[in-house]
Amino acid sequence: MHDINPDTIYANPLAEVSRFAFDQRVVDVFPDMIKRSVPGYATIINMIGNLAERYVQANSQCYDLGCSLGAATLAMRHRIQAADCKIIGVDNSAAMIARCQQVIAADSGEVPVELVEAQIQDVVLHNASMAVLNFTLQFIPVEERLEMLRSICAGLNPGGVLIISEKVAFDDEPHQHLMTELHHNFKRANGYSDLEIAQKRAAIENYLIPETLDAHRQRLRQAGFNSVDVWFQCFNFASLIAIK
Ligand code: GEK
Repeated sequence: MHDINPDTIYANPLAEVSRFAFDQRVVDVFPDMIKRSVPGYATIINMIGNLAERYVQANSQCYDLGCSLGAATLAMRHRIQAADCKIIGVDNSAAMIARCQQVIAADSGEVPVELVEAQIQDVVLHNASMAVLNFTLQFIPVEERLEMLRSICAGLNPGGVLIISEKVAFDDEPHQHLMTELHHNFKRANGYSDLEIAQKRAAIENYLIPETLDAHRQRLRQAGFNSVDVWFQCFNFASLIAIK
């Protein structure tokens, strides 16, 4: 329905780079931006569908928290095998939710989808068998992350799963440097200039806060999950599975 518009938001020098916001301008280029910026994004989306097939229970709900344009929602919608399920997509960007409504309406999947414009921190999960935080926790203030994960865990049924994908950091300084460089090479290979890379980096500084994989593992256990570990990683981008 919509063409894929190229992301040129940081292509020209800006006098001042303001904090990144998920506004209409970002919505218009989002599919191109995320594909060219996040190594493994397409694989992760595809595997969310794979995991939905395995974990989603009959008569239960699935939550896509920070759904943007609904890529993970659609991956679940097309692969859920269990009967009488519902998917709830949540995002606090009005522009994202509005475009996502159009994307869902144009999709032929049969599982009902409800989209909610809200802060993830305020959402209470009910009767959930699968929840997805696909590159969203990184935007939640660090001090709010544990309570939010506790609440997500409390809303999951036994055996339910949380998929959490994040940009991650490393304690080892040379390794951190190497992963950052390899990621920037990935972006360069996808057509971003050094100026675009530098300005985007300034825009997300102090907004996208990455943590180490150990910090994620420990906090997920503290939040009540039983089985926690990484299932995908490419450079400083990783995805974890946490099972209740
Ligand atoms: C995908 N999951 O394509 N409450 C609700 N939404 C939020 C909040 C919050 N507190 N903070 C940020 N967001 C998607 C990609 S993008 C990742 C997720 C990225 C929303 C924000 O509006 C945006 O849509 C999304 O989280 C993050 O699989 O752009 O790096």
